[in-house]
Amino acid sequence: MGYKVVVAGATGNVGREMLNILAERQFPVDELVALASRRSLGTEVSFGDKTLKTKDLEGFDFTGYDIALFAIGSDATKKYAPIAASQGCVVIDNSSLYRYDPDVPLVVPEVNPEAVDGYTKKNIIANPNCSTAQMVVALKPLHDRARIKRVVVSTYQSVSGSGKAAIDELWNQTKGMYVPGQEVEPSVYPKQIAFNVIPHIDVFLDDGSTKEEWKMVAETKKIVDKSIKLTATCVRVPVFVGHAESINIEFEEFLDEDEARDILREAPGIMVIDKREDGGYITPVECVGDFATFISRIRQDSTIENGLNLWCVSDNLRKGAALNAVQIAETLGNRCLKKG
Ligand code: 2RA
Repeated sequence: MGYKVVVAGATGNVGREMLNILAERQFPVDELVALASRRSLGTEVSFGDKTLKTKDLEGFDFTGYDIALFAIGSDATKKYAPIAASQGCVVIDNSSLYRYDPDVPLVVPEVNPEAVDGYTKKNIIANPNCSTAQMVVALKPLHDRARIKRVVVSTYQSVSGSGKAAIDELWNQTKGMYVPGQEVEPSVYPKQIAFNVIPHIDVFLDDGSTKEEWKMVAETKKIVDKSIKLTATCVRVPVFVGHAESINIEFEEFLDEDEARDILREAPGIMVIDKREDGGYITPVECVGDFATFISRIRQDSTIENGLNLWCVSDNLRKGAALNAVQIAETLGNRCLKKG
């Protein structure tokens, strides 16, 4: 006995990963429907060794389906999530639309699995922003040991976070630097991304931060602890897949780097690669396709009392989106949603 599952946005980067991960983790599926927008209708997508033809999201009846994984962006989610939820299907949404709604759980299963129990208020559960998800997996076990006061994080986010067009732009701009006459002007981003970094993700806010940076603050408070003070600088870098983060943490009490390393080694969802030698650390190209949140460069920050630095890398399409969504479905099934 399994679940009747829908993946909405099945032809996008995240939607395809959702299908891959449902199959890889052998999520108990009795029936799976792949939905797409009208322009992608009929596109074939893989689900394990099966090939599914996408059906139209418009007008789809979610009645009788248990779980719907949504990767369709906030605008489409605003239209279709209430429909699915009202027809009795639990929506696990990857967009930012419901993340800050007090009646919608925002869940990273390694951090706050119990939060899924609150899904019944709106029949919706929100997936966090990719840059938040990998970070809180690392923060939570350390916070449990030595209570975090403040976090300063700088992110190095890959272009796949912006979608397929951004991946194409990086590829074509890079080629254009070598092939005379094939220069590619910036279009997805305000400036050239090839061989460059852009300190701007999402829109600017009145205080000079960006919405991506605000998301990391708001979501960390909702998922881990509202007392944690956090400041972020989110940067786009010329990497195809894999977000990296430099994280500086100030604790209420001293936490030795060796103890921190041992705690992280034992923590769920984390792989520590941390040797003080050439190559003794993780880089984004090595995380692609993996489920883990990788941690390296764990070291004391002696410039403040109770300070620690670390380097955090994860596949933003997996832990940052599709994997976390599937893990929420697994947690929902284990805790409260009976099969069939
Ligand atoms: C990005 N976190 O990286 C945002 C959305 N995926 O663009």
